[in-house]
Amino acid sequence: MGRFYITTPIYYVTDAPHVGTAYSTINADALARYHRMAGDQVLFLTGTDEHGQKIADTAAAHNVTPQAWTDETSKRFTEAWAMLNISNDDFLRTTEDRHRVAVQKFLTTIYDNGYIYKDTYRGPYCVSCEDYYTAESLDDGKCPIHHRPVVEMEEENWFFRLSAFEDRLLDYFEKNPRFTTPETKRNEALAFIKGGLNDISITRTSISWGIPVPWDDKHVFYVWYDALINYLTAIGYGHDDEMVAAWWPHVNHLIGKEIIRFHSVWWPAMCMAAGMEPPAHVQVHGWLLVGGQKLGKTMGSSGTVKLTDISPRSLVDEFGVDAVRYFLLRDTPLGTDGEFSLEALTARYNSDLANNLGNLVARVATVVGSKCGGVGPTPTPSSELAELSANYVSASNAAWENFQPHLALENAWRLIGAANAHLENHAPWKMDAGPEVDAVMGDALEAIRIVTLLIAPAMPATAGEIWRRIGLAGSPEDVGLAGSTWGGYVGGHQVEKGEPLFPRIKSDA
Ligand code: ME8
Repeated sequence: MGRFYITTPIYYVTDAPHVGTAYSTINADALARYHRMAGDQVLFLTGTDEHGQKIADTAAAHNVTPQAWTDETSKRFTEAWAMLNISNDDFLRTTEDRHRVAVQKFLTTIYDNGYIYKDTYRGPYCVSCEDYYTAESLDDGKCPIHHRPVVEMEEENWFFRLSAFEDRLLDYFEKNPRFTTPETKRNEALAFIKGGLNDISITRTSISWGIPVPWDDKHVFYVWYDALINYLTAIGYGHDDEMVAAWWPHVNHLIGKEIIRFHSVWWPAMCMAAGMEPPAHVQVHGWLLVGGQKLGKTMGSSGTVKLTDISPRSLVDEFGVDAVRYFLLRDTPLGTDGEFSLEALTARYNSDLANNLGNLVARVATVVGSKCGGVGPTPTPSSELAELSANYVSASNAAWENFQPHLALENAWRLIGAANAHLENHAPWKMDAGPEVDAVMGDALEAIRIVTLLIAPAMPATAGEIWRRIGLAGSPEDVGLAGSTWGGYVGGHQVEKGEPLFPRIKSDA
């Protein structure tokens, strides 16, 4: 039995959960569910990133403490993920005490190892932004956001010696070709390193809403520096060495493409500086776009589509949880950008879910009702369908192992297509009741049973419901993927017709 540790980015609480953050979280969830069904021990972590000046200001504007404010806003994430049937094992908030302890310990180790030093930071500073700019990023010498004059500021900061890690990082990339996937994103990270690394300022004195620097109490850590360490906090860094040793070698960071530099350059260097192995794997995904624009905080109200118009809740209300999960997993492969539209969601819902999957289940139950007395017959030991099933099962498993949920589902749908073709070819509804019809329907039921195992990571509720309708006890998760070899459906179960699983939606919906 292997181990599989999967993480999502920890999301800023300044935004409500939206389809983009749901995309990351649902992909991580499906991967976690697949690995549990494959018999691995799984740890699935998500959470919220709660420090920084913006939070402190927003809280002050609402007359509450930053802690009270983040208590409220982080709840939006736990609620959204519960609604989307996310099976995370842990939810980490960076304001928790366990995180402060781990961050201070980790960074003190780097400091003791000689990779953190004090220097003066000098540069154009916008007081309204509370942030430095580079000379090039100024707009005619003024702040590009506030269009006000900047001041030349000088601040003593603590710096991380990132420049010392260029060769070691290149070496790590070389020896671990799958450290960052897909290949295009790995090349991006490599190009960044080869372009030369500067040391980075990792503390702030202008901010107080952050984790205090243990050796200099006038400073707090810069928010990215505290955030990355969450992946170690959750496995007991600093107090449970056994847990760290058990899980850290198996970590997979699922992240969006805009934060590659942090995860594939800074983070492995920080780990090296702290005497740890770098993370084993960073899986990068692209962005969901609406009309070609990133769906996220930067669009704000100036974008053509308001995020609130496509909140996970509004989609779930209209299409159901599993249809939303299915669409996000199936339509945009991990690593490429995808266009999000209600038209595409509706089209996939109608073709893949209502027509292919929904019809298969309904039609099998109908024929079993009319020709087999409502009781599912036993499948035949070998048939063309059995052979196809074995192929699609192994292709689906391989795709999950390769972080390709879209391809895993494509293979599940190939099996659904083959089962529908099997019915078309034999036309059991035209046959008289008897052994011939029993053989056709036993095979169809067995294909459905295997389909439910293949779709369970993506659509757990639907898989459970189909499982129940074909008369099986327990759940697909109980059986796991070990049960996906042909012949597991022992006949004699009552098969229930039930309501349509996915009633067709009019395409102008
Ligand atoms: O960056 N399409 O948090 P964040 C796909 N706190 N994914 C999207 C997306 C879109 N349009 N918009 C957001 C942060 N995401 C930091 C992370 S980790 C130590 C700290 C997803 O709230 C995607 O996974 O801005 C992206 O990387 C993440 O949300 C950023 O979330």
